[in-house]
Amino acid sequence: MSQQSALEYIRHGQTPFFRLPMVKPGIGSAEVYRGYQAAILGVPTDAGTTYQPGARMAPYHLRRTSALLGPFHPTHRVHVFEKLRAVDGGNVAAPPFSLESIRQLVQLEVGAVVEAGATPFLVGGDHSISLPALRAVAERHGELAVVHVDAHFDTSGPETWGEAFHHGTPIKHALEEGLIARGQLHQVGIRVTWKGEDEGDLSNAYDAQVYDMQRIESDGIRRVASQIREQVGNRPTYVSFDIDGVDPAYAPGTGTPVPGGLTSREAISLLRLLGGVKLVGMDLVEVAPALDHADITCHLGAQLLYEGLALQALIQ
Ligand SMILES: [Mn+2]
Repeated sequence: MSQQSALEYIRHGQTPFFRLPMVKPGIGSAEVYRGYQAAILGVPTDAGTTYQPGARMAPYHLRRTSALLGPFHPTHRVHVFEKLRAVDGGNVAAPPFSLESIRQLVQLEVGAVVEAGATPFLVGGDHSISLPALRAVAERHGELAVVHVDAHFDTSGPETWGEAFHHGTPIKHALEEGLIARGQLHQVGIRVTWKGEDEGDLSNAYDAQVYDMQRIESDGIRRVASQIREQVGNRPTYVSFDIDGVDPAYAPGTGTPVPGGLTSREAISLLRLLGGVKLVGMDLVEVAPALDHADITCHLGAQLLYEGLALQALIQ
């Protein structure tokens, strides 16, 4: 039994992600992850946010809400935490206002996880943390397929803020650094209003598949998910899940909400329908607990992370 019982965690009052064991902190050390197949890392920062901050608190709140999830996935019929030896890797500790330190330390720690042969699952934090994670994962696995759920393209450059790195830029860097295989960026839930006619140009230049909300409305999430599943094939796949891809009615606790997004049901279905995919990493970003109501967003975030862990359990 790899999860603690509810009584155990209530007794000691500490709630690691999904009541899992915790590693002993060892910064950048692969040794602490040896023998595990998945490690969940918190990255408590929101230095890369451009509107309302608050995502830095998500790892703490997702640890708390994730304690409610049990080991058996009823749709996949898999004992997630028996099939998958998973561990809470603690938080990547950096000055929360220093994007550069955070990038370095995230890449170092994710590098340690992949070196140990485990799959990293990151809990942001704002979306800027995905770039160093993708760098570390691509260094190990080569060019990736990326399923990117978001209201925004996240392909901005320094034009607005004069900064090359923030939560609106990770996909631009990942494409330009060759971390994503051509035609293997799958952007789901896009619906932001554009700054100009060229907003989607970078995605198009790399032959990205853009499943914007209009397309999801006409095709349905099942068809979209099966198209992605087919296109990804056996390629190493990273899921970058920005909670603002989900409609603010279902995920109010986020800093840059855009109306008209995925329902929580569609978001869960999307991940479930990717069963069998060769998942090599996942992040869940932009949950801002102080903006949440009744933990709606935190519970959804924990569920989405669990869906990713279940995908990982399926391929063990
Ligand atoms: Mn984003």
